[in-house]
Amino acid sequence: MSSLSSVDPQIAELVKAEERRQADTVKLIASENYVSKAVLEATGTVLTNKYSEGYPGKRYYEGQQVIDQIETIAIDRAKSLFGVNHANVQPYSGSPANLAVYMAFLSPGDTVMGMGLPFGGHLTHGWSVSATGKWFNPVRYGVRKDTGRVDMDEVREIALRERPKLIFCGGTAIPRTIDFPAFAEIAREVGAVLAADIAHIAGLVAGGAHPSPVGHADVISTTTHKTLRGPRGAMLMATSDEHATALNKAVFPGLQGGPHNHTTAAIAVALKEAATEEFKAYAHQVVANARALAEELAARGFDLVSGGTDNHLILMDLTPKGIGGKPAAQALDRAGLETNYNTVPFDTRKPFDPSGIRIGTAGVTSRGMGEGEMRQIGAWIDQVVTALAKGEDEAEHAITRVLGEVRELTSRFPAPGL
Ligand code: DSN
Repeated sequence: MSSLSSVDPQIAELVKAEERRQADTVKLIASENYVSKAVLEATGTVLTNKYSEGYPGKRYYEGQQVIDQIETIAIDRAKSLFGVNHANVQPYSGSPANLAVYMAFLSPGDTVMGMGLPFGGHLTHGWSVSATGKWFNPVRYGVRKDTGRVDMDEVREIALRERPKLIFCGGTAIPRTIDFPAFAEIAREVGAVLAADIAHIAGLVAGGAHPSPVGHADVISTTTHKTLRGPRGAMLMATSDEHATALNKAVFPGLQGGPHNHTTAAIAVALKEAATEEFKAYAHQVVANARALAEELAARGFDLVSGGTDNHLILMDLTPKGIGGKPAAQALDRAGLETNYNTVPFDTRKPFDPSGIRIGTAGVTSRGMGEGEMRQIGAWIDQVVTALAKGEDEAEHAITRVLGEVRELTSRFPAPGL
């Protein structure tokens, strides 16, 4: 970063500080990961200088000799990795990708059905504060209070009553396997398009550690930077030509201008990495680690939504521990354990000060940590949260001690790309 350091030392120092922070912290944010050095290098290239509105072979600017090849490679790798006929690698991120799904299949005012945000859905699945909840008619499903799981009979009942044109399955805080065949059956019954938002689990799907929506969902939407371990970006995939054309038109010219070619190149690199045997082992280890961490936390009396996890994600309600999610997440962060506070199903508190925290194992698994380290992390979470519930002094003592131990752990497991 010698040029950055001399042109803008202030920003260069902050980038270095963030790198140090990432190296020293146990990243437990379920939607984050560490990209490889190769992915990182691809994002910092001259490809950022080029405009290329359109698609390979059909652009609105000259000079696409190289960009067309890069985008075609990214598309082909996405098709091969996920086993789909069509892929669009241009959406800037998950929200624009999902908006393109609306643009492709709905008109303003049409009914969309998605999982409610407090139950684990995403803003763009029709939540009230999102454009998708304001410009369309949203109806929502949730999870059962007694099981913390989606009740497919309830989903069917709502779908039959409301007749949505589009159904989203998937979300941001779902610790359990998504039943794609059951959603597909309901969508077929009511004549809706089924969109599977696999942003969180894309890497697990690619690595064979979660069932694939291919063959069930009409459209698959994903970000590329969570368990898939690519750059900040997104993709839309489909198996039918009709849907592929509608999605392509919705992304460009419907919603976006020129694709971010440096991101497209980095997505291509990440997709190559995700097609390896090593990545398959990684995906399975992410799930094994989440299970080990969930078991440790449950054994220590934490209330896990749905009682555990099938994937990379754990959602827990801290109410029985006598502490809110926000102070807990803040204390854990000071102890070097980075999580996010999160609403839990049927939360009685507000989203900015909810009852839960969300934890994920994609990042720690990228650092090579295994089940033993997960049990240690579970113990640290317990020590900090329990001390916090007892008072400030106890908390300070626990945070200082755990932070020292976390530093020792992170120094033994260097993060990729840093
Ligand atoms: N912000 C992402 C997450 O944390 O799950 C979803 O968009």
